[in-house]
Amino acid sequence: MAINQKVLEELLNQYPSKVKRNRKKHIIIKDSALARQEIEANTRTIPGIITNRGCAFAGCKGVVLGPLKDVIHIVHGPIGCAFYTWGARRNKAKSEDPTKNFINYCVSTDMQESDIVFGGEKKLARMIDEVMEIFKPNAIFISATCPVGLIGDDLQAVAKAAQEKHGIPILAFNCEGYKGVSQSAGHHIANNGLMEGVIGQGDWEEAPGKYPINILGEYNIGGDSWEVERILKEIGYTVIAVMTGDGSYEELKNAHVAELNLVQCHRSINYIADMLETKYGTPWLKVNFIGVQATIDSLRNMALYFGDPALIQKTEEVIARELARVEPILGQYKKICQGKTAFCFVGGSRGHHYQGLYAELGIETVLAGYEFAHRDDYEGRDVIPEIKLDADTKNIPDLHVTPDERRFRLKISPERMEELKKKIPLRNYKGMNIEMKDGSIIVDDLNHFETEEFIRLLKPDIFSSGIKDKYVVQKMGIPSKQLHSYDYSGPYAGFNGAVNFARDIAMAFTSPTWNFITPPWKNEPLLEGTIAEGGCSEC
Ligand code: CFM
Repeated sequence: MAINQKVLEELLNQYPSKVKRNRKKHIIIKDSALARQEIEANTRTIPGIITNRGCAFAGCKGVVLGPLKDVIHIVHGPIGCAFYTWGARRNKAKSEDPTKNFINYCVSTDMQESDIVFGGEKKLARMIDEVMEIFKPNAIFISATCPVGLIGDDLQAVAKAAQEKHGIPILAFNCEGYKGVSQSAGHHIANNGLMEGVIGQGDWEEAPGKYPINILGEYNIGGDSWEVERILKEIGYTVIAVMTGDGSYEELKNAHVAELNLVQCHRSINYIADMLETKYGTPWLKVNFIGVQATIDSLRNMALYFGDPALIQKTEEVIARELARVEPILGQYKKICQGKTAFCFVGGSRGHHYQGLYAELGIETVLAGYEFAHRDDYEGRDVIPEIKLDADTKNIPDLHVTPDERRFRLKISPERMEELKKKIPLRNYKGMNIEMKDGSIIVDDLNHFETEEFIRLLKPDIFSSGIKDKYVVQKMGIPSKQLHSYDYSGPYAGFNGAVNFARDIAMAFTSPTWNFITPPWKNEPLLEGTIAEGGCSEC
C-alpha cells in the first residue's frame, strides 16, 4: 500500500493536536513535482515520545572522540554514563604498539554524592595523575556528563593545570548530555576541540607520500575504514589521518598536510571539513563508500580532483579488478533480494548512504530518515543560510578559524575549483531527499509509535535501524538489520563490504525464523469499511 496525504493524516490524527502539528513538519511524502519540500529537523523531541536519539555526551565522547586509540578518555561523571558508553559502538582499532591502544578501557571519575555536593575537580585531577602513572597515553581527553555542568566543575582549568604538570596534551570537552537536542550537538563540540587542540599540532610541513588525503567521518564500524583504506592504498593514496576510526592523536595532529579531505559522514564532521579549508586551504569532497556504484563514483571523483592520468588509470584498473571479483557473488544474492522493500532509518548519514546498496540488490527503500540530522542532510547544503538558529543550536558555539599564516596554501586554484565543482561534489552535499523516489516516505526523528504504524501500512520486507527498535520489529515478523552496529558483522563499506552486506541481508530473508512468528495484524481485517447501498458502475 502506498501512503498518500489522507492516510498520513489519519496516522497523525491519533496524536493530540499539538503533537500532530509538530510531527507533521517532520514527515514528507516525496513529490518531485513540488518546487521544494521542507522538512523540520534538529529540533527538540516532544517529551514522552519514544525517540531513538542519544545525547551530546554520546555524540562527543562516544562517536567522534572515542575511536582515537592512543588517547585515554576520562568520563567525568557518574559511572553509568561511562559504563553505557563503553564498547557499545563497534569502532574497531588495532595498533602496532599494543601499549598505545586503550580502546578497550573504561575510565571514569565515578562521581559520588559527596562529589556532587562538594565538587569533583580534585577527584578529576587525582584521576589524571593515576592515568599518567598507569597508562602513559599520548593524550588525555576529559568528557563531561550532565551533573558536571550542573555543579559547575571547571574542567578547562583542571585540564590546563594537568597539562602543565604532565607535559602531554590534556583536553577537556564540555559536552554535558543536556546540551543541544541530540548527539549532533556533541559532534560539534568534539569538532571544535579537535580543531583547536589537536589538528595542526604536529610538525610535519609536507606529506610523506603521493596524493595525501584525510578520511573524515569514517569511524571504522565493523572494520569499514580498513576496507576503504585497502582500496585507497592500492590505488596509491597516502592516508594521513582517519577521523576518527582506528585513528590516533599522533596521526591527527599532522592532518594539516593533506591535499584533499574526504567526507564520508557529513553530519558528524562537516564542521572540521569547513574549518580545514579556511585554515589550510584544503577542499573537501563528499564521498560515499557504501555500495559498489557509490564507491566507484567516489574513487573516480577523487582521481578527477588530483587530475593525474596515472592515478586515473590505476583507479580504473582497481575498479575493473574488484568488479570482476564481486559482481558474480552479488548477482547470486540479488536473486534472493530482488523486488523486496526496505525501511532505512539511521542516525545522521546512513539513512541515505545505504539506499544505493539496497538498490543494487534490487531492494527499494520505501521509507527513510535520520534520528538527528539537520535540514542540509535532507535537503542539501544550499538550505544552510535559511536554517533558523534556535536557542538549542546557539548553545553550541561556532569556532571561528582564520587562515594559518604559515601553513595556508590553496591546494587548487579558484578557477580549477569552479571547473571541478561542476563535475564532482566538492564542498557540496545534495542531501538524501533528492535521491528518493516519488511516493516514498521521509521521516525525521522517527519514533516507536510511528515505526509500528508505518510498518502496518507499508509492510516492508526488511527494517534497518538500531538496537532500540530491532526486537520490536522482529516480533512483528520482519527481519531487522542494525545499521549502527551491523549486528556484529561487517565491514559493509567498499567492495568486500557490499558482499558481506548482501550475504547478511539474503540470510535474513531466507531464515526460517519468520515462519514461526505471527505478526499482530495477521488475524486483524486488512480493510475496514461500511457496505453502502447500491453498487458501483462495475458491479
Ligand atoms: Fe555519522 Fe556514524 Fe551516522 Fe553518526 Fe551515530 Fe554511527 Fe549512525 Mo549510530 S557518526 S551520523 S552519531 S555515520 S553511532 S558511525 S551508526 S547514529 S548514521
